[in-house]
Amino acid sequence: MTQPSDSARKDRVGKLSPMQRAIVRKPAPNFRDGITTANLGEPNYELAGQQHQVYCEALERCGLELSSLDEDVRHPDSTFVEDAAVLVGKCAVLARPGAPSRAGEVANIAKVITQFFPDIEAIQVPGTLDGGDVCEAGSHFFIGISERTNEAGARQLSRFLNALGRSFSFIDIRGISGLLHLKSGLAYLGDNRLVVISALASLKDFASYELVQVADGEEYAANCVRINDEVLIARGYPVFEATLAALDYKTIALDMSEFQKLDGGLSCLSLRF
Ligand code: CIR
Repeated sequence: MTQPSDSARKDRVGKLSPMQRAIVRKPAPNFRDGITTANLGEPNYELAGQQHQVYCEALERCGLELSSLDEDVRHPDSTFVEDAAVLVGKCAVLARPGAPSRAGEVANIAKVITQFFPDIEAIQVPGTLDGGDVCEAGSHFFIGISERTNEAGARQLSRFLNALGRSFSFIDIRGISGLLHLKSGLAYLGDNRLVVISALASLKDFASYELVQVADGEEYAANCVRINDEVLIARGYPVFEATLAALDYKTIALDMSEFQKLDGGLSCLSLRF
């Protein structure tokens, strides 16, 4: 495991590089057939479409130009595009999703990614890796080992990161119930700040960061997304919203109910760069 160098530390304390673009995919009509453990009821396709539209408008308000992909009925979870790739500078690493029903999503995303990224790498058998398990914090990357991302997949990604001059650490989340992906409970806000759920807060890997701990009962709010000068947050988590306001962040609160029913959050719905 490598630790951040001094220059990497400075980098992550300073301003985040501006983001310019996002890849998104509309929910498919069979969206309700996506994988879930949430037990929150069946998602409504029309409402999911509306929430997705508002999400896309929010990305545009943050200054991003969108590459909006058509719905893909072969893959009910394909709106969660973040899981199909990890973007690192000029390199895109194609993921290898841990859920067999999601394997075919990668080739579809690869078509658009190759338009923007000159260097393409890919996670190979026996590795599995979901993009939702990878949290970029400046030039350091936290890689979750989860039910979806195995150690072989995490090690493969770490070798790519190393070659690209990034540092990394592995965070094993398999013992944390209710956490599908690392980013379900962790987000980087810039400014050397990490948003964490309480189950992750005491990890020594995060000791050199300022932690913004979400309140118990507001765990879903941890999956927020800093984009340029704004932070996208899920609507309905008042303690977290007030915490970010007190830290002077400009927030955009979005209804995420239909995606939450499929264990999805704000970060999962786009690939940003
Ligand atoms: C799944 O279980 O794969 C989807 N229903 C949800 C994926 C959410 N993605 C993410 O957290 N990055």
